[in-house]
Amino acid sequence: MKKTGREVLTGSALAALAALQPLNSQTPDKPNIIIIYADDLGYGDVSCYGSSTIKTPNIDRLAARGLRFTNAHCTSATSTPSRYSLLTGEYAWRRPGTGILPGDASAIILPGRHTMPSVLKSAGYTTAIVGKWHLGLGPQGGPDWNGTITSGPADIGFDYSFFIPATGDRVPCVFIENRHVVGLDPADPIRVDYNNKTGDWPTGRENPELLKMHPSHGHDMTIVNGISRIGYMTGGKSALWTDEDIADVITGKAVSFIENNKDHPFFLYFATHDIHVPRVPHPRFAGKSGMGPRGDAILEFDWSVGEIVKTVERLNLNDNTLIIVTSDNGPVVDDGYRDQAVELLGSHKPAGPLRGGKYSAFDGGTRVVFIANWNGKIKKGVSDALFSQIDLMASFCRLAGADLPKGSAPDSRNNLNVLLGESSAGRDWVVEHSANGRLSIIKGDWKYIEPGPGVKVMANTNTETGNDPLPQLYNLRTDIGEKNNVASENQPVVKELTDLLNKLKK
Ligand code: NG6
Ligand code: CA
Repeated sequence: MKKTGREVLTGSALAALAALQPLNSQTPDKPNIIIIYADDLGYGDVSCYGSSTIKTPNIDRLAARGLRFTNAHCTSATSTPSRYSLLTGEYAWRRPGTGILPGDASAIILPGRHTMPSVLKSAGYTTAIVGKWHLGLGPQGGPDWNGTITSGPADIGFDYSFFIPATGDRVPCVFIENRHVVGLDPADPIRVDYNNKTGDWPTGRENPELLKMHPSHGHDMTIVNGISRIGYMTGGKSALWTDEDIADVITGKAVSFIENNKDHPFFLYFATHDIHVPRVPHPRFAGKSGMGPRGDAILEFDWSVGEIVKTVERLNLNDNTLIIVTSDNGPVVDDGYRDQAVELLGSHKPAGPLRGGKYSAFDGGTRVVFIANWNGKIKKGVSDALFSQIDLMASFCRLAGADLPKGSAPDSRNNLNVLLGESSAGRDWVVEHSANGRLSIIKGDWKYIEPGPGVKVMANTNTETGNDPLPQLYNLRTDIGEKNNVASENQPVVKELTDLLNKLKK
């Protein structure tokens, strides 16, 4: 067996080396960065943001020792555009084709582009994504599920990847590790089709008697693990995931990545499947929240956060690791499955005091839980600074001592001092983007929502969209629930914000 450099050193040689090196050989000026990115977690879904109906002790503990932001925003009210903006530093609304993607979509972040992981990689970090991708794979025409998957995380700066291609409710229901579907039997190739049924696997529409969880709207195509999905698939039987185990599997991969990289700077983007539909938490969480699978999935998410934090502490990395917990968009109660989320909600308020939720232009869509923790570096407390996930790329670059490559991350600004709690002067303005493409802008106390067509309440999810043919203006300081449209009384503010938004669009 070939010996590594470390193995051939013995006895006194090792002692001499140990005397020369600090115990932890991590570079102090390049702290590890971990983003824990929840899916559809609401501003009111965790106890440290005021919920008394659910207990999230691990998240609360991180917040109690770190900085809890009350006015931090993702960029869009749905997954794909929020993730696109997070990883590229460019608002998704500048790029057509960055809405919620089907599971067979081709890549929307093309190989060679400067991204959050690629700039950190150039700065000496080892980078990983574990969890949900949802940014398309492969060249035009989509990925080769049965061969080598190109134009994926590995091509935009991630050294390691273990991921769900799109969402839990979209086929194919398989994990990908780096460039290959995990556990695939070549004799049983995967076929995916989003328009027509492929193969003979039963569907929720034709065989509802086979379902353990029924759709409430949509989600009636191929059945995998007793749950019908969006899209059709066949093949890959040995590779199919078990929904109940997704959190365990991906949390385990995230923990291993941290362990394997404890001796040099790393960046981990841990994008959990919780609490997106289908909500099928492990049996040890099932029934524990009293709120049905949606509440149980929050407990499971909290457990995942705890496992990551414990790992960082066990490896003595907490003085040198920035941990962020946030979400890709706001909450939704019924997102397409009859999982009792509506019936068992009780007095729980997923968006807390905010109006609307996932999909909407109201703040419930985009003002999110955001906690930053770095032992000994970030002072504990609460920050009311206006902050946006769009700034993480430039801020991380600064943290890593790297320069943003020319032309990259056009919308990202270095706001590291705000992230670390050294300044409470947040952004001047933040732009929010709803599922139907409407933009809003927050500046100071004011929030302006562009006028335009569209339903006011989504039929199936019951979400208040924020659509209105008239301009809307709210004073968030006095009216965080966006109840009183004061646009007509404040025409100069409406004009100022309309002009600013138009300028930003260019
Ligand atoms: C919607 C799905 C919803 C969810 C969402 C994406 C239907 C009826 N609804 O189209 O269930 O999958 O897309 O969510 O299909 S996101 O958080 O990934 O953006
Ligand atoms: Ca989401």
